[in-house]
Amino acid sequence: MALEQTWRWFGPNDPVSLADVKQAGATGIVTALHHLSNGVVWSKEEIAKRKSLIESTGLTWSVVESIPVHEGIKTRTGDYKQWIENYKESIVNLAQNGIDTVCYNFMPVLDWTRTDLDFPMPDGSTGLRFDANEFAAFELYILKRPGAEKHYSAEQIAKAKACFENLDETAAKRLQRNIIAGLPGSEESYTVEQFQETLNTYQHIGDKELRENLYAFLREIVPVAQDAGVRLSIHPDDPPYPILGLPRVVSTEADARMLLEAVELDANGICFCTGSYGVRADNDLVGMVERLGSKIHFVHLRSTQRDAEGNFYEANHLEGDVDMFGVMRALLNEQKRRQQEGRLDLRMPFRPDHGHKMLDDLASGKRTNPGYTAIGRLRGLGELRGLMLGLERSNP
Ligand code: DNO
Repeated sequence: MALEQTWRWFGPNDPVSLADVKQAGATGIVTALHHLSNGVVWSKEEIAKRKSLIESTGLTWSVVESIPVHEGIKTRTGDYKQWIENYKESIVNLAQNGIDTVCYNFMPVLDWTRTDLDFPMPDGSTGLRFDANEFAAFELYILKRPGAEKHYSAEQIAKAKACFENLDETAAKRLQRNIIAGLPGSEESYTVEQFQETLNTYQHIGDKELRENLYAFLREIVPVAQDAGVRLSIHPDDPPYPILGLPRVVSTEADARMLLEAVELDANGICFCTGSYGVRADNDLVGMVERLGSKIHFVHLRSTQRDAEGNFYEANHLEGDVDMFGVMRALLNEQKRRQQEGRLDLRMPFRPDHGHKMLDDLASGKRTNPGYTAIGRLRGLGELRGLMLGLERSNP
């Protein structure tokens, strides 16, 4: 049995239509009610409406990515109790509409972060990149975060300074926008002032406190999900190491394991994102699937190429640092194991995560979401599908 092929769709405003997704050969849709603001209840009616739109094209709503976790829940401040109640209600309403897989993340302030959204690849396509110097230049000289220098060596500071001095006004604005204006799927967007204010809310929250807040949240929502028959999957930190002096608690295998042990119910699972976990050389991706496989409820397949200085770019799906062959083989083994064990939640949906901007998507004036182009993802899905079917046929 192959893994379920899915595709992220940002709703009716996505320049990639449901009809396009069908042609790409995916059968499942990964989406969210992006028009609702963070924290509010997803009503049964709103869910049903979106579901029937998806089903009218012959596709299914496979995964919710994401029900965003309100910042108040992460910091356990303000109306967080209400936000948690709302979260539970959304889970139950999804279950009542037959939707059983929900992805979320617990990254403070920012969801995924990149510095360059149009990094030229040798083949003429462009991809997303995280440049450590540019990020430091933003933090030290644009945001001017108090105390930021403590997190950098003298050499890093000198490099960041040189980098900042090289940026003209347009480039500096672009860098700022890339980092804080919100990438697709991240529901938050900030001005520099709002951004610093939000960072300040974490002044007294270190890893220990954030972990406690996450587990406290899980102790509330996992039992509700379990009763409702919903599988929760937490997306790892992207990038998977501390930035901006913020705490980070879902970056490694040890983090994932601790989280799974915090609430030992089947509903408490992970989203295995090879692009995020794979940025760290100390994350053994194949081993993670072998060891944590039974708790993988959702999969993002993507590869990155890192260097010794903490920079990385998004490589083609079968290139870069990720051993995609090994990961796919391990995932298929897990899928087989589920069948043999007679598990009811057999489904292991994966989506080609991100893709390069290429061919017609490069045309000036064409609207594309960074990382979420049609053609680059189509290439990724095609390659991953071929790898999967080849592995299956040669190892029935
Ligand atoms: C980026 C995505 C993330 C992810 C969330 C999950 O491309 O993988 O935005 O959706 O972190 O909550």
